[in-house]
Amino acid sequence: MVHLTGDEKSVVAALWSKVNVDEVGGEALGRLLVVYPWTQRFFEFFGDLSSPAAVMGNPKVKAHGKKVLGAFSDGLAHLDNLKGTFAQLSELHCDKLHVDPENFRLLGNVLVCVLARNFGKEFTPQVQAVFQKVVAGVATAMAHKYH
Ligand code: HEG
Repeated sequence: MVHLTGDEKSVVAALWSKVNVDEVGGEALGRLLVVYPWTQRFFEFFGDLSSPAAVMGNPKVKAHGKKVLGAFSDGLAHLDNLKGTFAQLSELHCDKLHVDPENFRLLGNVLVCVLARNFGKEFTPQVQAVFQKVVAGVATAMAHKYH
């Protein structure tokens, strides 16, 4: 569970209101596939993933990244109940998709890198600290229904 103070919640809301969820989602998923190439095995049906440029330009990567970050974004509205919010998705990733939950942590950290790149100076250590908590909380919630 993440425990965020009121101030920390405001930091999340303020930054997230400026995030282009559709674009950032594609960038984060694309970078996950480039940086940790073994994660590509879940997405073999996406077509050309043969180079970093192919991955980053792949329309299916962009579309799926948008979907994933959309769900992530919904979770930010329920920071006090991440486990409940992600319960169904956790079950789906465990039972049907067989995604190793370690990948949720990797994706969270890649997302932090993407935010740092996109926001530059605005992504202060304080903002990073709050986001690291949030991505850890989401990863834990996504892993919660694994058995
Ligand atoms: Mg997952 C499908 C969300 C990490 C692999 N993921 C989905 C879907 C959502 C989602 C909303 C669509 C579900 C549906 O169709 O009902 N994913 C989601 C979140 C996170 C995450 C919120 C982490 C925060 N997913 C993730 C990771 C991998 C992965 C790390 C693999 C490395 N997701 C995956 C695959 C599918 C989904 C293979 C099915 C894709 C498809 O069939 O089109």
